[in-house]
Amino acid sequence: MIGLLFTFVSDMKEHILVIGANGQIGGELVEELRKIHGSSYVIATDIKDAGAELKSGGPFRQLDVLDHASVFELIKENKVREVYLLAALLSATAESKIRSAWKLNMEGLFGLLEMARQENFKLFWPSSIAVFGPGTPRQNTPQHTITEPSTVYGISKLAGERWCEYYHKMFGTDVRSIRYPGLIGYKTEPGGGTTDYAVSIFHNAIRNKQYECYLSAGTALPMMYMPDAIRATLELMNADSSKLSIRSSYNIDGMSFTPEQIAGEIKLLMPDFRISYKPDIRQQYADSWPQSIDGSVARNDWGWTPRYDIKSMCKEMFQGVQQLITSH
Ligand code: AKB
Repeated sequence: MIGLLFTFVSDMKEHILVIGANGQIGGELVEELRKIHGSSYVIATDIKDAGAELKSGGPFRQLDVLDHASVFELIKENKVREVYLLAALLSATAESKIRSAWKLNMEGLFGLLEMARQENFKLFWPSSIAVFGPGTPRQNTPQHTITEPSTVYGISKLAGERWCEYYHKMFGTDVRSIRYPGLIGYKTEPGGGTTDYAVSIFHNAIRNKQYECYLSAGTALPMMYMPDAIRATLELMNADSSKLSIRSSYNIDGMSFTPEQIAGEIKLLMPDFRISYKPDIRQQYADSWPQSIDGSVARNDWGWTPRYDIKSMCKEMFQGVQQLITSH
């Protein structure tokens, strides 16, 4: 039935499926995958209806990841060979909806791992720096260290990592994962995360020349600009399977900064920008996470190297958000 929706693209070439395509990573990933593989071969899905751009750019299907039967039907009928499972509740939202966060983050992954085992497709699933906890060394946090998360989101990501490794070891499932740091981009808005301030700060600076930050001035967190995050994802998915020593989830290093430091960079671009601080509950989550990440295992296994630092990211973000706001 669902396959009928895609009959216009259902020739012999296999498809790529992105679940959670409306989200911060999903939007940019679909755009990039469509450039690489051709728009008709990348099927975007999300529980919510998509905007005009995503829908006109290629096949889109409104679909709940927890409806495993429909997802499986879509995968089989379209000869899907690669799935990016991005549907999840992030740290701040997960704390206010603990049961539904667990259900979505866990059952979504579990369903797709089972389907990957049966249909033999390659699966990408995002983990997070939230798998670390208050007992983890916070500077240059190693790949293998204490992982005792204190947030629901972190607990679900850690459990997910263990399941990914289990499916790979027991059934040979080709599942690959990255522990994303805070992600910064202007094309799609983030939602429900603790690190989202690093995106909101640009929108508020350009609209109002001021920003009230919900984290304290000196809260350092690992961060990454979206083009680096998308490139990391695709590089990992294209890496030679025999080179991958980690089947739970890879640490990757990007940049690390505090709200005070990013505000300083924005002030260089907008001298009358002002920041104030009013920490809320998200301060606790941030305080339990690393301040910087050691990505050396990813560097050795599949050649990971970040390209953006705080300066180059801020310059592009500022211009990107400015264009976005003036064009609306
Ligand atoms: C969040 O803040 O919840 C996410 C994350 C660190 O995974 N950006």
